[in-house]
Amino acid sequence: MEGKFPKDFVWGAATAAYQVEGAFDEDGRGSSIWDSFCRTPGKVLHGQTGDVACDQYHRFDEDIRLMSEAGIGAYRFSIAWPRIQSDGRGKPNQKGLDYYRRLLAALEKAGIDPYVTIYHWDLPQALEDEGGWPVRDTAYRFEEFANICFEAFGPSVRNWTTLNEPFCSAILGYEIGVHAPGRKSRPDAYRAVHHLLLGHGLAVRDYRASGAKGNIGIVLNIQSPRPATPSKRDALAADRAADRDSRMYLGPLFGRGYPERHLAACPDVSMPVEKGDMEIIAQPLDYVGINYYTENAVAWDDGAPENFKLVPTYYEKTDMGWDVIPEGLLRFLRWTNDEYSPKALYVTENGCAVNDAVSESGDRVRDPKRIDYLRSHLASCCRAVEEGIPLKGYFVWSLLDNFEWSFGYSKKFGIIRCDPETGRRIPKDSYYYYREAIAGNERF
Ligand code: GCO
Repeated sequence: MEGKFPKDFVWGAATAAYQVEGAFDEDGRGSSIWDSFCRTPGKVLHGQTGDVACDQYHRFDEDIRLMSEAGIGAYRFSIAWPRIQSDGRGKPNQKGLDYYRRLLAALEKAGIDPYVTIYHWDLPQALEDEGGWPVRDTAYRFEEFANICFEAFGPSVRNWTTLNEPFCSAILGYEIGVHAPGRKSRPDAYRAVHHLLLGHGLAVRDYRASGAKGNIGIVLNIQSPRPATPSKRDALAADRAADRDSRMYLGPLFGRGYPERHLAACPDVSMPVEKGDMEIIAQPLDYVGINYYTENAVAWDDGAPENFKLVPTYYEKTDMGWDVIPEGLLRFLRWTNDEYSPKALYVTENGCAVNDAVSESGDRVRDPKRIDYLRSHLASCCRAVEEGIPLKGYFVWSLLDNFEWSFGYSKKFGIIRCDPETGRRIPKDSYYYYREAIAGNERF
């Protein structure tokens, strides 16, 4: 079987609600922090929003047909919290539930397995107005929302993800401020980390207690940065960076607590841990999902509080300015497996932004760079499987070009083009390439 994936390997495609759904004011959907952030001048390129996005809310039949025709067996999407609870608490909105029931029924009919993310960054604005993730009550609100999802969609969903990338929600949203809600306070950001993880733990605990039989896990965009040189000092620097970017999340999730070395370097921060929290957070997980796009190179820096800095490299870059490093994905899967031995791993996102052009005939999009990117990263996944790492599946990011957060529609990650004006879908060459890979016509 060398160079081939096992028969039961999961081949998927991923999206997130705010990035693709549109229909921002339909059927009782409330407002989220992303609706507000997009309307704040200067936050999102050209003032763009997810108001319409790919209009998947009305066009999911077409997207499901396209997935089906490519042999894609799993669709990873997220549930928009403000569609289910317009102000983040209380009784669910029937029309919101109906939408996801329709989507799930259509997926089932097509034989596509749903991988459902409960939270992909769209906190109801009403909860942000009460303090957002830095406030403990938000963890309980998330627990309530997760339980509504389990109950309403449980019969059709075998694979759940509590949170997508708590690092981004907390650090990009509350410390750096480049994501919603755009606040800039490190102490708040670290409180947010804890409450996100607490919300996750509460949801997993409830899911188990309900006796449900599915799998539940979390998706992280963690990093084990590469030392810039073979020197011992750079190796130590990279390990310090892994404290901040990875062990802050994997540590508590696997019952080892927050990395003290990192917290000691942040004297302004204190984790709002209450009695019993760390046990709640460390619920056994069925899998860890990894979103991998690039790998940073890290060097020792005497002047930095944690003695590391990111350094530029010679690697080819994508339109995001991110290095293309397929080996990094393999290194990272190994690192996670060696350090934590998760039951199972998925690559829940992988892909690249390329500014693809449509052919003159208007029906073809050539994206050879994306094909190269996918091929080389799939090869890393194949190596991982051959090495015995429990990698169970791969989800390309993304099914279609969509709203790329603060970059608006300027960064195109799709294997299907989605015209931002008309919503017209055109499968790109990479879509056909992915179809071949899924069919087993490639050796890696
Ligand atoms: C992510 C997000 C996606 C992004 C993608 C490309 O998990 O970071 O899930 O929403 O669009 O990563 O930046």
